[in-house]
Amino acid sequence: MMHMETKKWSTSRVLTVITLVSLAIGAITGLALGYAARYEGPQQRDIYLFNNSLPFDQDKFKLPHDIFAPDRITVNRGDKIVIHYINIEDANESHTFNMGPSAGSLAPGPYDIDYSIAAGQKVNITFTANIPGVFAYVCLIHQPTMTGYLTVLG
Ligand SMILES: [Cu+2]
Repeated sequence: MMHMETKKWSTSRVLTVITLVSLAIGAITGLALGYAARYEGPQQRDIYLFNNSLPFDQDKFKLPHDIFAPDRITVNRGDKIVIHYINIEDANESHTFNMGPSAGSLAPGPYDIDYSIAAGQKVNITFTANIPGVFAYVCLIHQPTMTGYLTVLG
């Protein structure tokens, strides 16, 4: 008579294995769902950017009252950026938008942008945000107040 030996797992061992496998599947599913819910592919970002001014005495504080609105722009890496830059001055006053080399030490970085617009004018500034980081943008005429920051999430 031949004996076939079969290895039997104890009930507690079977339960332990089932528990571990369940935990692993749950963790993987959770991570996948979290990533899917959060992820956005590169897209076009249309941003409307204006000059604005704060109501204070420029002479008293020896500062320009001009600022950017908005002064914080956040995008994802790879997004195509279209900044609709509009000079809403009623006075005859120009504003610039500078980043990178044209801004010197005021706004160092890889994005090389140099625009100037007269009162009542509008310009579209387009570029691809392919390098992550936080980068200043400035109006060269109204420093230090007319400064904003572009954040490119990596
Ligand atoms: Cu300005």
